[in-house]
Amino acid sequence: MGAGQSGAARPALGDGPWEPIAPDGEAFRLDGIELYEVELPLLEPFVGPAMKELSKRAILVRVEAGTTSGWGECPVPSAPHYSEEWIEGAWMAIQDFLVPALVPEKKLESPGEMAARLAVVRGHPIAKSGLEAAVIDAWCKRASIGLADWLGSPSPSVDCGVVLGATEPSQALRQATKFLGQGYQRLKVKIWPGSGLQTLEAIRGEFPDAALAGDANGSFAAASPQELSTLDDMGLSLVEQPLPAEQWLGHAGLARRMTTPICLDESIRSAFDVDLAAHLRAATSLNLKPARMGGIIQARLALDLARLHGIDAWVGGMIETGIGRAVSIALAAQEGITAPNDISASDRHFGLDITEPFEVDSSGKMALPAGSGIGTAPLDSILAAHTRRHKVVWSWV
Ligand code: OSB
Ligand code: MG
Repeated sequence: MGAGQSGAARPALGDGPWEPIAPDGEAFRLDGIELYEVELPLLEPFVGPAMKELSKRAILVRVEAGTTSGWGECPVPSAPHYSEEWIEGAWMAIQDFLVPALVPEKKLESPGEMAARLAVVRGHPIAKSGLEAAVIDAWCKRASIGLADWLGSPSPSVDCGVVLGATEPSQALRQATKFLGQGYQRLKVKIWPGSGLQTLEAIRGEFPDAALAGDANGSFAAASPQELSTLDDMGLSLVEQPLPAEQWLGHAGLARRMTTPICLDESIRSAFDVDLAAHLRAATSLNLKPARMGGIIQARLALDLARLHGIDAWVGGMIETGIGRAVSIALAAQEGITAPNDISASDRHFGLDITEPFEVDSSGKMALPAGSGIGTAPLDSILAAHTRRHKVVWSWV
């Protein structure tokens, strides 16, 4: 029996609770779209097999719509090492193609219509996600509803895990001790052939009961059978994206051979890939990131499909500022999330976040922000101090 043929009602785009909530019966007018490239210092460098971020650069999108405005973040890495996208390319994709695709006419009947307009541009999901988030933030604000409520029936807080930025064992152990003391419910370590296994062993030795995960960002294609079996013997909660994104059959093979749950990150580019993962039995856990899937609506559909297929799902991170983090939290609060998320407090990465800081309590939970839309916005003084470039890319008047 193929995926999705189980007889249960199959969710689809547009089935969401979002469509009936028209703000006031009038179509939504977009009056202006602005981009800000921000750069925030990171407290510590973030190093993985596919990345080395010394500071956090991101594109923030601001839309104006009548008397409301909205914010979204493209948490796009500085180099195309995670996926094809990088900051300069994302800026150009938004300015030259996505904004013109979104605003040929002024009216938008619903946020769901936006994805259809943006689909004329192939790919560029991280660029699309920030634009979509800004429009949805404004849309929800006009309807005076919080994003998490607009998406469904959220729980009031989300379970938080954290990704270590260090792979050198003693440094990673220091970070692990600190984060577990702060209440984080799961630790994730970046691994690649020849790196990270000793770190995992050191943390496992010190914290035998901690939930621990390894994220290979596709680098384990070259791993030896010995490394794979060592990895499989460490009682990990999951091993994330061992092979490159397109190696579906390879992941299905690993899932058969290994006892550790295989989780997919880079492979899941849209909700259709959730069906594929289920059909091929290539994963039993999914890292869902709104940015990687082109936005929160696609990510919400992916979550519904994961639930339909009985696959674990949780929300991953892209070192978001508070703007992107607010979107991740709204998704992580939905039904179907079955494991701790890579959603850490603002002070995990930043001395000063762009928004009011998000905090994690001593049991590793983060409360949903109150208020309508994403529930937060950039603080003017911090935005001004950390903006590298600003451009009004479209204005109706
Ligand atoms: O693979 O999960 C990943 C950051 C950028 C790109 C890919 C990944 C990550 C992280 C960051 O692991 C986790 C965080 O936001 O703290
Ligand atoms: Mg990952």
